[in-house]
Amino acid sequence: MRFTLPNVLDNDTKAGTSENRCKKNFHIEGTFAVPRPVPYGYEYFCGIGYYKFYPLGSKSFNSAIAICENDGAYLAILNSEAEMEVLRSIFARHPYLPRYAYLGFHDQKKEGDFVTIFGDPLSETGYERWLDEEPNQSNDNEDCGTMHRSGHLNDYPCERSFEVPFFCEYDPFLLKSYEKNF
Ligand SMILES: [Ca+2]
Ligand SMILES: [Ca+2]
Ligand SMILES: [Ca+2]
Repeated sequence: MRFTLPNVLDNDTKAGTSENRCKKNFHIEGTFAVPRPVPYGYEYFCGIGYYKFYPLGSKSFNSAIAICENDGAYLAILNSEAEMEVLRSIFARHPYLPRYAYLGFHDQKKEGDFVTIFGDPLSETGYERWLDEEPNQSNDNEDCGTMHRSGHLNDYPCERSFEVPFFCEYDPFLLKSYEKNF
């Protein structure tokens, strides 16, 4: 019998079954990671992921990053239309908030070169639908990523005088680490 093991298991992991006194047992041997407990307040959307919306927001992109990180999560990155629909539906529960929420992408290193907070090109995330006439680097001061409540992307100031809502995303099996130097 063959088993397909979750990819959190190391290559040296072995699995098999045995039978003892008419009872079947399943064994896994080796080292493996188990999912971390889901942090407080994260809502699961089947087949998409875990998200927490911070409607009271943050005045800066960096402090939004820090708040997500403190949850063991990260500032959300859209990877599909379906994921955008989830975030848009959460945003729609809060109709009185500002129109934009921070997401985990930016062009702080090189103007116009949008990358995720993990350093991957935005063009490789699986979702890159901008609002009309965006990104526009308005007032020469828009290097951080947001989602308009319509689900489209917009470049936006990294700091504001008011609170900008934001989304955190939680992945129990995330193995990537942040690119810290932006
Ligand atoms: Ca995502
Ligand atoms: Ca910019
Ligand atoms: Ca803009």
